[in-house]
Amino acid sequence: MKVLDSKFVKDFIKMADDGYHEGWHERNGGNLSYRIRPEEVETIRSRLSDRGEWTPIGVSVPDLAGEFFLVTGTGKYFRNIIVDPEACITIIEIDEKGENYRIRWGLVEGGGPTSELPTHLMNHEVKKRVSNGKHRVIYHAHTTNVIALTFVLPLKDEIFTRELWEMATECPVVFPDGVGVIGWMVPGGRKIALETGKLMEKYDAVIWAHHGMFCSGENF
Ligand code: 2HA
Ligand code: ZN
Repeated sequence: MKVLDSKFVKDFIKMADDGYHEGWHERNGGNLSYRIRPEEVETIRSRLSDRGEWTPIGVSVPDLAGEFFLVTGTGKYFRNIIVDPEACITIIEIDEKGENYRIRWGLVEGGGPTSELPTHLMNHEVKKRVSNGKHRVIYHAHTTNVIALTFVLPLKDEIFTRELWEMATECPVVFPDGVGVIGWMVPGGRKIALETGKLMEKYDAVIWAHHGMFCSGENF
């Protein structure tokens, strides 16, 4: 099957475009990843290249060894994903130790996976374990109103959880475990990946103060 004809790829593109239309993806802001099911990999295997070089992830994710992910590319704009998906998104494979990745499809104009790959993969590893394999989607967006709140409220899990729960009746239903909050840190690396991963043990949504949010779920 053509990669772009797969349902999981179409759903990925739709969600990225929905996020863009929410106003959460200025320029190259935000990133999205999906842990591909083994049977989905088989339907597109003949379309995958094995010429990509193994590259260090920057964190160790042994419980994701051998898994395939569909992820957004670094420096690519969410605005352009629906227009030219093969240039903006990529399928990567994790090696048998969980320390390196290689590109198997996409990014036809060059580039690499999202700068937040360490956080995405740490979150996937935690969520795969605590959800018994059910969670497959990790999404990072620059959620404008929540970012504004991080300039106003004390940066504490229980304060943000209560404030958001009080704002809309759906909130306690959608995230009954609450939200985690981490103070400002340099994005794009190992340290923020480890901090976010710790909070993902407990929550499905984590706020990065003055930056955005990471969310985890079973599907798009
Ligand atoms: O530019 O959102 O956190 C992508 C990002 C980095
Ligand atoms: Zn960001």
